[in-house]
Amino acid sequence: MPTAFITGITGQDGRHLAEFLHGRGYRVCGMMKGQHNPRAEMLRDELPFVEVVPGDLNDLTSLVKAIEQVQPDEFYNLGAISFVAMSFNQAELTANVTGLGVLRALEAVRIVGGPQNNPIRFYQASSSEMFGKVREVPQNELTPFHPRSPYGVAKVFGHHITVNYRESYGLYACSGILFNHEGPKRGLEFVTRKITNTAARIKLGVDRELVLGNLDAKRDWGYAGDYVKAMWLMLQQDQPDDYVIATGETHSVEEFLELTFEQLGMGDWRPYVRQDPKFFRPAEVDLLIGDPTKAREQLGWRPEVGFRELVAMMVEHDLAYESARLRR
Ligand code: F7E
Repeated sequence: MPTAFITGITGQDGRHLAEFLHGRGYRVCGMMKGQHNPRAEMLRDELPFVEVVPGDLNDLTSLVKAIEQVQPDEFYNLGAISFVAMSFNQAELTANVTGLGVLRALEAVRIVGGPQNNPIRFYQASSSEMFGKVREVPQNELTPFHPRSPYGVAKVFGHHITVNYRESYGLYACSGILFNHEGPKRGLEFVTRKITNTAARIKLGVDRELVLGNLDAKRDWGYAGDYVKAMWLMLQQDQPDDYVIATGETHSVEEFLELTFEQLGMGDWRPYVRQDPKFFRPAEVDLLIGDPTKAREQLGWRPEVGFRELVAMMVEHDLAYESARLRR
């Protein structure tokens, strides 16, 4: 039975990946920090098979101990301060966890190593935010980076240090440059889930308005459940490499809004939405659209859930979720 070790186990991607790997017969270990992590109970309820291992991306010794204990075949580094807006206020923390955390994880993998004939394979969760103020459209593995937030800058470091450890020490280390990926497990602070959840609450009479920032930003939104499969595929190849994972389609925040209100049968979204400068960012990423050709050709990966289906899945989930909360 192969063993996977996942940082960021309580996040959207960690939970999807744990489910996916469990389904493929893996023993799944997830790293969690702090002795009273408020998300521990949620994880136990949702994914009881996950073995929780203490550790912190800010603490190299804890990472070494965790890997020594788990002896993983595959290490998925999904842990990060992942909310771009927050990274402007907590830039140093973001640099430490999202950037230097990758170095610590790689160093721990290098130190512990794994058996000669089966060295630990490493996956780094890189991000389309590295492209930022885009230099070309669409973006592929060779597009230069121009990050627009402390989060994006930290991810650029994480990407380059992963490539560097591969080239310097021969580690099997891959960087997956994932474009935005969403779904019902997405945190409520991200724009897609904020829209579907608040719109569902308005429909049910719980909330009155939806307050947003920039509606013009365009993103390449896919389904998180599809994207974790790409992570796994990257670690099953003969050679480690870097891949863009995206749908190849882009849509604005406004289009996401429109479709959400349409699917809820609420008509025009405008009467319900107010814009507030506090949700605008000091520097914005205006347009992202990825070119997943390499992943399609080399990994045989392609997204299965389209934009309309994704919105419908999230709307349906949030309507049921908020209705159940009302009944409680
Ligand atoms: O913002 C605009 C906002 O926070 C999307 C993370 O997973 O994907 C994610 O980063 C867009 C931005 O995601 C609101 O200005 C408008 O242009 O959902 P988001 P993100 O920043 O694209 C990448 C790939 C990652 O790696 C990140 O970890 O929506 N927007 N109004 C808003 N955004 C938020 N959050 N809230 C608003 O009210």
